[in-house]
Amino acid sequence: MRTDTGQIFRLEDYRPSAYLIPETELIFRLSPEATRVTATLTVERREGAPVDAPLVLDGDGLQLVRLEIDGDAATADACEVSADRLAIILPPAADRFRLLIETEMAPARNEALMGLYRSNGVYCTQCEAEGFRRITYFLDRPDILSVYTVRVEAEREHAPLLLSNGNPVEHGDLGEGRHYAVWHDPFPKPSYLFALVAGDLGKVSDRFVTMSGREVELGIYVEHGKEKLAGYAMDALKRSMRWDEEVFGREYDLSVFNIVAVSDFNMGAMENKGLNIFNDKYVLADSETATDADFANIEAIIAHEYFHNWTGNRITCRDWFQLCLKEGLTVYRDHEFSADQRSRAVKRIAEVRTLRAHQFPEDQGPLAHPVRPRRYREINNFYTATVYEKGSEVVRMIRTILGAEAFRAGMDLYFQRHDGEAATIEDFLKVFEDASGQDLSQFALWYQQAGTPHLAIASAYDAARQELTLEIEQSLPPTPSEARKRLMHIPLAFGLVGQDGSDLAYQAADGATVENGIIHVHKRRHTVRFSGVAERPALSLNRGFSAPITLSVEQSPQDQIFLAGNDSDAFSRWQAFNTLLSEALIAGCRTVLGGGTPQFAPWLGDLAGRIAGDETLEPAYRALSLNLPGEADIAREIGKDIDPNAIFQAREALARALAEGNRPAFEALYHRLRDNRAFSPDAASAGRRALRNCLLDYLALLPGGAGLAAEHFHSATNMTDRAAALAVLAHRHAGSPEAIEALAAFERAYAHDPLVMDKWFQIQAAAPGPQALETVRTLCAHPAFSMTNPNRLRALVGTFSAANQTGFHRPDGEGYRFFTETVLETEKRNPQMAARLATALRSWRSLEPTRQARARAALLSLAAGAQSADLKDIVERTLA
Ligand code: B3K
Ligand code: ZN
Repeated sequence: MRTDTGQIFRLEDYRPSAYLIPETELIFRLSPEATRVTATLTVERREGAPVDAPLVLDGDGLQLVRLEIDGDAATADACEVSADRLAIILPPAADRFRLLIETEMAPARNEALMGLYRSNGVYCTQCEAEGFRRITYFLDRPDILSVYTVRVEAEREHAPLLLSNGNPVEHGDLGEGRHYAVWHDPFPKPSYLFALVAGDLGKVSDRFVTMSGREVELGIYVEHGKEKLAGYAMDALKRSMRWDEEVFGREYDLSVFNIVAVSDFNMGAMENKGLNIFNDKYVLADSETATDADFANIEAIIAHEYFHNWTGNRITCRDWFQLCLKEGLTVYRDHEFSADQRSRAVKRIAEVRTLRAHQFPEDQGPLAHPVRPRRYREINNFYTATVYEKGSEVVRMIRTILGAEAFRAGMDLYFQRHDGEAATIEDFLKVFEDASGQDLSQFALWYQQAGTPHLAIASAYDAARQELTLEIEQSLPPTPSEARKRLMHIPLAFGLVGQDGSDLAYQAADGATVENGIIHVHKRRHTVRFSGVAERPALSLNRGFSAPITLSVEQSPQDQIFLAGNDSDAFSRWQAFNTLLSEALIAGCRTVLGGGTPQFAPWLGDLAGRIAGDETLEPAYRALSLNLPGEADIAREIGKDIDPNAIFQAREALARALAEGNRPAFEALYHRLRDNRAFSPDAASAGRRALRNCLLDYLALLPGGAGLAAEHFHSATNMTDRAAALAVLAHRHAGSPEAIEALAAFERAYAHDPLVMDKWFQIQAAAPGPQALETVRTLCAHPAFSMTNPNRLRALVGTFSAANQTGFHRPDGEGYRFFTETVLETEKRNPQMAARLATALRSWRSLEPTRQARARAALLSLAAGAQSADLKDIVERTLA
């Protein structure tokens, strides 16, 4: 574990380095316990840098074996060496020199999964953000772009496959059972994009002809025997490549593109140049083992990593503060890709749900930070929903403000102007200003200020004058270390919906702030006057979620109900119903806390029934609408004094009321949706399954529900239906013979498939109620569980702590105690994973006093036990 220096890095401290490394040659002599890495670096003094500037290279836990400067062994007075740093105190006077550095490491004992490690017998690397310094001493920062040539040597028997970035150059035999391969990547790249893979894997091959007619060999490498599970990923890759050509004019640039699936991986995947490395969860899929959500994730992540080739690799980040430059933009691109491949409306609703579930709590809690943070202690803790998801929303707003054409012109200019560079957010905004002539200086605050802006909107309609007035007030809640905020530019898409459901015509009196259906809010208070409005409209606001904000609108429930049934904007229509559900749940929760039984207005049930049966709406959309806000969503809306048990009870009561009120219609639709055709992962088929499984979730609450779910489970012909039924049984009918039997049957069938067993762990970890802790403790001892595998940990411990409100937040604090033990245990091997798990307590201050005190005690004991910069950083910020 790297020693925690407590050092804080600041955006304003950025300085270009005195030296550059235009060329990097690496030789890997692989062996599990003693791998030798010989790095030959061509070092150049930057123009204008002082001749006597020391060259300070980053390391992390390295063991130096040999050091030569221009062919001579380095003398002790010329350099200072430690595991974490190599300083050449007296560099040669020449402007250019060569440094040879030999290090030794044990990939088999690297459980942090950063740098070079072994996963299931396969050597692989993970270098972003600062893993390359665990391989060799280097200027390990993203603005040092180097051309890499890599030679990999290994035993042929264990590693017939030798891969690195770029194009293959040569390979051959070394005798004594060893062989080698050489790879050259002509595109200068930062060290975080370096990758190597060596092992014995099966291959799926294909080819792609680019828009200019160049042929690219595509390879996806997976465990032997799993080749047939990589077909969907390969198809998604080819669709991504074509889409980037068609929509952004971006062509692939090497003659090979390889993807390797590994089973131990800290995150989803990594965009290393020409050699993406993936968590196997996001590659392997067929109908028997993967759910529709898995297929959608695979498609999105394959696309995301591929799109990084231009947004991230060809144009990279000057420093890690600019992380959103590649991540926010690439998420925006993968969102657009999925919207084009699937249903745009459904995709948008899902994106907003994710943003609210993950980014809003971040913005509202102690870990809030701007899309472009200004300081960090451990950069790996900033791969957050704010940088990724809000970062994507900021790019989407640029497009909304500029329009499609100017946005594309700006993107073209970005690629043209900055190709081959390490750029900044300022560079990014400038291309859009130059392409459109618009001033984006106020808009730039979206990158600089943390927190979710709020708009409060009141309206008045004057029937005699046919005038509508909107009073808009902008406010920005304070966030840690940013007490005072500046006013933002918020693009608010809207519609004035008339009684027949169509949008009413209007003239906007204040033309400067209203254009093309968007109110541009720049000030604290805006009054917007519309004339020529023929009738009193229902207000459809923040259509398509045009800005990532919260909104309070003075609007009658009648208008909300009307919009939920009639808004022509699919997102806002979903939002209207979701708001009604959310309000009912919050009221229900208050009733529970007051000792009563929640009652719900019958019209809510009628509306749910109408949406379920509306054949003009896509099934996937209907499923999203009928999915009640989650317990965490309700907690977030309530904001303080949270009692997860009260929320759970209110939610159960509403689900039961909707099910009882619609029983015959839900049953009929449930049976009609049964699909006897062969499985297809396409969005329309997935949508029908989603609706049917959502109806099952309701019907399972009624008498006979366990039997229905068991029947659904046993007759399922794909994993989507099987896992959905298992969750219904384990959550709604925990302990019933049907649930026990189904869990056992699932375990028997999939005991040897770790990715499927993750679903089994996950479903049980999410089962509501205090007994979940006991279950999770027991499952920690299950033979299929492993503390060293991130997917297993996330499935069991991650799910329990981040997605089981009633189980984790037990009032006796036992959930937190288990959590503290597990996080500290994880930290010993994998600090990054531990820090990620620890974020589950970020909203502790919104809990009611008893739980809050226990959560604080847990955080304090984590703080006392933490050793790594990763975990200390999260815990200390959470407590601050
Ligand atoms: N760039 C990687 C994430 C690296 C995380 C390092 N802690 C995957 C991605 O966003 O595409
Ligand atoms: Zn990314």
